[in-house]
Amino acid sequence: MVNYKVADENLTDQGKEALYIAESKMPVTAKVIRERFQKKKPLNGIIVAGCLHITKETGNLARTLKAGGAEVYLCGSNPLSTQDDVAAALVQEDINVFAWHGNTDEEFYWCIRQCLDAKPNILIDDGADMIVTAHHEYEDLIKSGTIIACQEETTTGVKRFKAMDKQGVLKVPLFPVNDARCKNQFDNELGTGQGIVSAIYGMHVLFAGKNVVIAGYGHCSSGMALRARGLGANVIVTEVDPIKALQAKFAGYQVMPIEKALANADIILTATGCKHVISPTKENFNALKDGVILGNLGHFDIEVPTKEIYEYAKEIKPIRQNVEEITFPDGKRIYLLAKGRLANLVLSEGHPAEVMDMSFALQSLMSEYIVKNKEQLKPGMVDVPVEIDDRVGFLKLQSMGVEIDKLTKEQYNYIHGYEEGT
Ligand code: RBV
Repeated sequence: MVNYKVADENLTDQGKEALYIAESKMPVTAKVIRERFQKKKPLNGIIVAGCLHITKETGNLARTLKAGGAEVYLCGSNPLSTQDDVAAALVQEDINVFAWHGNTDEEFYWCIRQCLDAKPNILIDDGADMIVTAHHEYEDLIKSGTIIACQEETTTGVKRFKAMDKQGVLKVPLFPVNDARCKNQFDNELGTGQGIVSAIYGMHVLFAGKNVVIAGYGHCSSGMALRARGLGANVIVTEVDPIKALQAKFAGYQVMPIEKALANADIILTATGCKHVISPTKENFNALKDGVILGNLGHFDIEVPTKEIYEYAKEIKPIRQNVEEITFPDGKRIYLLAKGRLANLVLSEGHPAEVMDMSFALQSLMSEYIVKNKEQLKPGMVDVPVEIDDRVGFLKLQSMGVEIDKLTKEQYNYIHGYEEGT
């Protein structure tokens, strides 16, 4: 029997169409791996719980895990990113889904608990909320070894687990899938980079000629800076890391402290993983230009000081779905995208299926790896094995019909040796 709570079961047909479109763009996850999983059933008897954005791409990951024999439970990793049609369609395929667009904080955690109540063996998280909840409220699942291991999809989640590991409170083997090359060099750079489109989609603005401030120059934000420049914007990067700041400078961007950049900014987009990138002071709010667009593409809604902006506002007027015109006491208007939550997920439908194909291929292969190696796994952070990362890269190239060279034995020995010199 399938367990679920979704917004509207009548949206199934629409959800099926969305899943179908994504499937054709995910040849590694939804074809190569799924077909092998279907035959070999490497996840037989395993319950997988995913706290992920409920999108057509995640739906295809769930289908692949199910094809491998797993029973799959899903809840959303962000209250505004759930695609209700996809959620409804997945229920029809016997995937247990607890997610609906716009759930409250209380409902959000209720959904997580529904998944944990199923006593899952593998947790796939996006932002760490489910695994942290398991540590706080479901100790039994950890102590009894019911949870074999966990996988984390995003930078913010990995950061939280690193902090737990450092303090010695991480009690499960944790694979930071985000840090695999096939994930962060593609999903983060290209997916978040293309997320610039969500700012356009939200406000119908022309980037050309605008001063666009990009906060951060990590994998996500450097992708955004590149796309904004490609659209003709004058891009200003803000950073706290000297090396990343240098990279931005040498890539040809202006680099300056955010407080200096605010007054001339037409669009400000954040993806730093930190909080209060614009610190919530009256001076900073007053410095903003009339009409400025504020958007965040990082995991949590505190990069842009959303709560404080709402408190400071004289008027908050929704002008389209998930875009608000906020009038400050001095009469100035600013435009806040997606209530400060991941605009790349909320305003468009998340990162494109073609790039999620690699991230979710890694998640699928890692679930298989965990089952195969369960006797050897120990609590703490463990890198995704290089062979799995390479395998996904190879399969993706193959799916695109791209061939590459192979090292000869002589070349292999040369680059792994030190004898041969001048
Ligand atoms: N992300 N998922 C999607 N289409 O399902 N789009 C983006 C999707 C993930 C991405 O991997 C990123 O690390 C995370 O969302 C941020 O929460």
